Amino acid sequence: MLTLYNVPVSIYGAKLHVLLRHKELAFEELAPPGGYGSDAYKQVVPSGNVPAMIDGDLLLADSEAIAEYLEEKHPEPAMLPVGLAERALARQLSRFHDTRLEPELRVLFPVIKPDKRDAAVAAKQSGAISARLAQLARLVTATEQPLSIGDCGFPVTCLWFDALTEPLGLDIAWPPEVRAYLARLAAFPAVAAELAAYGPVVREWIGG
Ligand SMILES: N[C@@H](CCC(=O)N[C@@H](CS)C(=O)NCC(=O)O)C(=O)O
Repeated sequence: MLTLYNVPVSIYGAKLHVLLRHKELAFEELAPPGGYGSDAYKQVVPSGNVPAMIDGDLLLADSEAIAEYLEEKHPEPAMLPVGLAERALARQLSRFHDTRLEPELRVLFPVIKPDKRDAAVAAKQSGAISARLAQLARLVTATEQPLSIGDCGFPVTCLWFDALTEPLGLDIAWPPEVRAYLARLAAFPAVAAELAAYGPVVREWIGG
């Protein structure tokens, strides 16, 4: 069975769960010893980040590297398209999530706790997130197609945006194309199940 190092609130852990659920791969989860980023955990996973995966003798960190490994090891159901260009576009979408959209969410983490809220940061990030979502609207489609590796991060990060909107007073411009894309993804049982499990964890973390 696969083993993951993860923490329940991890965005990239939830992103990986979507793939694991869609491929119906069994896994167990361990908390990183000492917490992620700790010296104790870095003795195991040099980069100190979660999620990381153990599969037999293989230890692998980074959700994208893990996703591509699992796609190659367990090719059914396929989560990369067949065509060369289409596969490259799915990878482009993944990278857009990891390097463009999610980092704009991360900027908000220091101002989530009630005593740290900052209207100026919320206003600036509302603009930055809206700009990224406008870019995303040009990359995605609501047309029915299989769930791909490139899709897995967006339902998770957008759940955070929705959960933070009221408490932080965010003013995000949601392109209808992105809402339609997210609705298409939410119809996949793997996405629906992960959002149902992860949403309460996120809301409790924000509230707490
Ligand atoms: N690109 C990495 C990002 C993972 C990441 O940033 N994880 C966070 C928790 S959500 C983490 O481990 N932060 C601690 C650190 O990087 O030291 C991935 O896709 O797995």
